[in-house]
Amino acid sequence: MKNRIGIVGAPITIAQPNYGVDLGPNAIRYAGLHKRLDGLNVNFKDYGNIDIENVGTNEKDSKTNLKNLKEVVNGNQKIADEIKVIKSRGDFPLILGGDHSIAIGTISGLYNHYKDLGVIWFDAHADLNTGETSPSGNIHGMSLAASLGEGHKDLTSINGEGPKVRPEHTVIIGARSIDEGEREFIKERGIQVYTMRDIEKLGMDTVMKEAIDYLSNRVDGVHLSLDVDGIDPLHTPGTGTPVVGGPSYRETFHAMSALYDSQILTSVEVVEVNPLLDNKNKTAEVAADMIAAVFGEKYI
Ligand code: EXY
Ligand code: MN
Ligand code: MN
Ligand code: MN
Repeated sequence: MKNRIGIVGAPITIAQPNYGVDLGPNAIRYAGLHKRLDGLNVNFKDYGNIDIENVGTNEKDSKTNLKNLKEVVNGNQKIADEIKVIKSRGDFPLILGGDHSIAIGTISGLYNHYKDLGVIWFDAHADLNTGETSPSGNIHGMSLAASLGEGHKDLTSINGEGPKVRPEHTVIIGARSIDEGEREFIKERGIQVYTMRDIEKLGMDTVMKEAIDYLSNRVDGVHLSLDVDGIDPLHTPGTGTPVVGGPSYRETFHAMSALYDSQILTSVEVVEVNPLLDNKNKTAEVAADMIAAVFGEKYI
């Protein structure tokens, strides 16, 4: 990645029920993000945090089965607008979450800069639920579905109607907690999913090679959406929906390095760091490590 990195915090917390994930962007900065990027000699500008109204409840709307729809839409509209500004300045967007609903805004702000935008969704979850299938009503579990044009129209029509990404341009890596409705979605739409079973069988190196090869001749931009709960919770305990049996620190670092070596990425977001659930700032430190890896930091 040659161009300047444009960093922005997107502290949405009301698309999931735990207090604290709005502190994620600053926790990652306190973990030394700027120093790590300086150490890599990459040029960056930090635009600070988007001003988000995190006023919400933990109540599902009886009609839509969604929580805080209006507030989540408002927040994501602001994110989409900010991403458009960062892209218009020629910067490489690096977005710090905030819960995973921010991907609705980031992808809505990115997609019309590309003929076809690809997405690598590194996550324990598929985030492919809609109001009809969600067990929780939490919109952070619906963000990939919304980006694919599925779900409540207020979520799927931010910055333009309908799908922002195509299912054949989407790769999920690290999945190990997929709901019934999401399995249907994956089967019907033919989304590439590397579960933990695939990673065990193939190894992370092969998974990343396959994912990169699969996307590189299909799309002209690739967005990495890294949910820290995609990494094994032994390394990232400070997150709202941890799932045991994830990729190790080293496997994840290797995946990030493979993405750097491929130079395929055109934007990155890191989400679901919740310092209030963490021990000290360990999860934000791992997030900063993975960001350093995705921008070229090596062991040697
Ligand atoms: N699939 C469950 C739900 O939809 O409620 C859990 C989703 C967790 C989503 C986090 C962001 O990855
Ligand atoms: Mn997620
Ligand atoms: Mn997740
Ligand atoms: Mn999560």
